[in-house]
Amino acid sequence: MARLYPVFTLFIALLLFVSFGCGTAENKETTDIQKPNIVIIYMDDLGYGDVSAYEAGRLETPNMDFLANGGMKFTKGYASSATCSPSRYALMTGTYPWRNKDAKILAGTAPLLIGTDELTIPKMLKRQGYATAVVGKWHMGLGDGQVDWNERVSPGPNEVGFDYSYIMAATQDRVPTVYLENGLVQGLEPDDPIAVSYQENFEGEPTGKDNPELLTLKWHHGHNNSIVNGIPRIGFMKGGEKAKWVDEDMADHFLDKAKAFVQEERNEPFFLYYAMQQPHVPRTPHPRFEGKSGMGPRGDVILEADWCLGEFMNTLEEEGLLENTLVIFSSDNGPVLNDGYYDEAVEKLGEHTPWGPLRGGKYSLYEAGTRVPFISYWKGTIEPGESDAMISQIDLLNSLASMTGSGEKSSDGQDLSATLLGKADKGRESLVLEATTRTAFRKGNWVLIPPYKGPAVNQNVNIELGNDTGFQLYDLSRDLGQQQNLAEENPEKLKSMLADFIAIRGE
Ligand code: NG6
Ligand code: CA
Repeated sequence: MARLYPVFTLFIALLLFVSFGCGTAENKETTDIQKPNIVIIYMDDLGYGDVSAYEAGRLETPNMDFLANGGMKFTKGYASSATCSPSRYALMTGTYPWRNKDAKILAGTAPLLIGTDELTIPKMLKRQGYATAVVGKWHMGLGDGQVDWNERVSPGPNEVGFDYSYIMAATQDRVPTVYLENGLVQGLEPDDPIAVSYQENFEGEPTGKDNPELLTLKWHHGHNNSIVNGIPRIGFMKGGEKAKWVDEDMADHFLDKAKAFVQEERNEPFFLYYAMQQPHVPRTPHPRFEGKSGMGPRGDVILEADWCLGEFMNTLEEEGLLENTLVIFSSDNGPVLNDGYYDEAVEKLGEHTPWGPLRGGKYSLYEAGTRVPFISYWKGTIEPGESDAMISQIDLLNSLASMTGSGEKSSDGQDLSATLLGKADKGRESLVLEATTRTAFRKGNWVLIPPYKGPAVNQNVNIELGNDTGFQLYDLSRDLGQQQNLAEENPEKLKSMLADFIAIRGE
């Protein structure tokens, strides 16, 4: 009897599970699956302290605050890298950027960084019945390395899950300075073809280096190749005069495309990746915003982006979509002031702190490199609140998959859908951070930065990179600003952090 009893209990338990358990699980699944419209609004180089709701800086960003105060504001939300292309790659694929050796800051002629066979958020959502689009900055490479900009450029966004794409190829400071719609350069005239090179100039074409008299914006470091609209860029470009964008109109232009997509797709679930270009250099606010921040063009373009966000949210409301749309707002990496042009970002900063209470900035392994504004907003579904759960942008793929009933997932990402929707406070236990191919390890309240060669400070941009000859170990619960290296004082912690780090990252 003594042995039979547990078997019997098990049998009953199994019966109960089969008759009720499974049914409950099924019901639960169906009630939990939600297919709201999903919009990821992604900023370029916006710092933790640039959003006033984060209570760290001096800028006023009412529309970003509207999301933060009406949704879930994450205080430990991370981009996957301290630079753009790797972060974006990780956001799209849910895969750590350091797993892809090509995930570095890309030239405007770099091939597509995402494999066409890789899982991406738009691919996954498309399979769940979503209409998908990207509007704005791409910077994940295009083509196979031999791009002819006068033909349809592919593979690109349309080959990795986006039904519709309206993008700039790389960055605002890189050629080609044109928009592409579904792979086709817009406004291109056949008798004025485009040629692009990152190796050498085209004969007779002026450059920022040789023709300072043609410049309306002066370069500080880099950015001295082809001149477009008086602004010297990275890379050389010839032709395509009619196709060239107007820098000051870019924000309005992308906003129009983002709004049009939403209006068109209002009757079916849609996914929009709206990647704004602000406040990356060159900072070219529309005249409406010039001088508005008192902080020079960097502040002005953040106000411009804030306005765009407000207009976009108004469109959702006008279309009756606000209560059926999950909006996720974040940034690709931390802030930088002087990123290569004399644009008074340093001189006019005043008391503003784009990095908030954090150390470092763009390019840095310190917190300000990757800890960014991170907000989820869904009117009527997400209760306003603040979360200190650790969440990374690599978790979005798995979280959105689980929310929409897709079984697909990446192996680096986690399903934090409940946390994203404010229904749980569970975050990641640990996370590998990346900055210009170097990596660091976050776990609990701790961060470990292994020794790296290289300068402690990038003098051009005046940012501490996180390089040191020894290990760095910080307890962020007591030392958010990473001032006290505890590596020597706490060898046990150092050892266990290192072991956990190596287990994920490899030697
Ligand atoms: C750097 C550029 C910087 C910026 C960055 C990419 C120089 C000297 N600096 O190489 O201005 O364009 O690349 O920024 O060229 S990111 O946000 O797209 O990663
Ligand atoms: Ca960036």
